[in-house]
Amino acid sequence: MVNFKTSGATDALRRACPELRLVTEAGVLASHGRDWTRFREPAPCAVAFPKSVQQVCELVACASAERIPLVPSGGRTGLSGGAVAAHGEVVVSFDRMRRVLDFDPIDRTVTVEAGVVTAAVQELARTRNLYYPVSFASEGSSQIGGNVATNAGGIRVLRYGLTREQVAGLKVVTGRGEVLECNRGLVKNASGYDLRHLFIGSEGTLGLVVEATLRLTDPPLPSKVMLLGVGGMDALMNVFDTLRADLALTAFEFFTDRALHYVRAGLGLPKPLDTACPLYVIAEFDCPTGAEEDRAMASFERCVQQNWLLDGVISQNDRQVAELWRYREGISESISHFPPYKNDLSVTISRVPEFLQRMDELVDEICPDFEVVWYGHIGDGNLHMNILKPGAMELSEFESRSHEISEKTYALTQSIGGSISAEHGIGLLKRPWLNRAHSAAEIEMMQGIKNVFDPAGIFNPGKLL
Ligand code: 2HG
Ligand code: ZN
Repeated sequence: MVNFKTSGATDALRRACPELRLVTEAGVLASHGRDWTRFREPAPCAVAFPKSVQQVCELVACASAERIPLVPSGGRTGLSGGAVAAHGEVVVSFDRMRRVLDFDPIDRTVTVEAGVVTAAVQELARTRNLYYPVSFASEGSSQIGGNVATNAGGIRVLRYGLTREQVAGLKVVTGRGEVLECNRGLVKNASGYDLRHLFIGSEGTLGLVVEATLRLTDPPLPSKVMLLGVGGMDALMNVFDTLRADLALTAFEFFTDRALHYVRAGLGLPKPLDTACPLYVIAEFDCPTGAEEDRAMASFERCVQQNWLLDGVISQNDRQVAELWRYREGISESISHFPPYKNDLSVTISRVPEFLQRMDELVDEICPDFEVVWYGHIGDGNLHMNILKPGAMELSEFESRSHEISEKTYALTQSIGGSISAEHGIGLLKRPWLNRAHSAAEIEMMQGIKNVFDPAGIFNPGKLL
């Protein structure tokens, strides 16, 4: 950070942007200088709260000229340290940019400022008898700008895709002070490079997303959820294959018995099934009539006869749908106090069983003393591996042990063509291993792209690249 201006940054910004709200109060620095990760202490020098695109432009112009590092910040629910400011940076919060700017029923799009909360977009869609399908546990506080910056995924990617699939347009302030209006809500636009897609998943390293135009879709059909008990990974993949062929799945998630133990303890939930099983599945599917339910039951029976399924329950009403989802959606929160060291891995769906088996062998070999909790979006190949910190171990020792595990985990992931981050991003915490996700040539090109959009290197330095 030697080339960056951190001392005097606040004065420079106050002079250049007198209207900008700039806060240096300790509590705000602590709350806005971090995300949900707990491996770095927050230490920003100030938090800026712009309230318009114009103010963002002024802020960026000053930061570029003065080389002030900026950390874009949304709902701060990230899990890779992408929004952590630990080196005297200025955090740019979008908390005051929460306006809904436009809704178009013909285009079926909504245009919002970056600070609008994900759940607010879902609710807006619902009131218009439409649907915003990106959904995950932190949707009540995560913001659209952050969703775009990380290409947020969640539980219904299987049916609807990631945030990328929903973005019809983006307004972005680049490090050169330009305001780009990418794609402008168009469905078809074959006019060369689609810069919108560079910003999606760029983790705040190329520019500041200030507005997004999002596609809305038909409201979902009534659905039901099955919670299923499975004997092993091969059986689980057979169940997936069977249910996918027989039903219109909207989600197919898994968790282990250890994950169940923690979510039950954390949320005070009863045993979901009579039979104790090593693996559990949450399968959600369209179920508008009794015919789909009959098909689900027949499918379930066939899986039981094949010994792929050991037990299961099916929801009978919307309250039970929500109750069953808690077994999956509550896991992350129920282990957060350890804290866990998170790995967010993906492989092609067909290689999930092989990957998990090799990972089990690796864990037995390199960290038999750690508890590892697995869960995730198995229907799209995304597995969350959470290593729990033993109570007596210092955080720093735990982190360095976890790094050794990461080395080997990522080598294995790379060897079978997977990714070291499926949906949480590289951020600060996974940056040392970017070369396990991309070749040297790719990283060089990514750096070149960064230099074009952010020549002064002020956006989220030390993250991703
Ligand atoms: C989830 O799928 C979230 O629940 C969090 O992506 C994953 O806690 C995690 O590792
Ligand atoms: Zn996830």
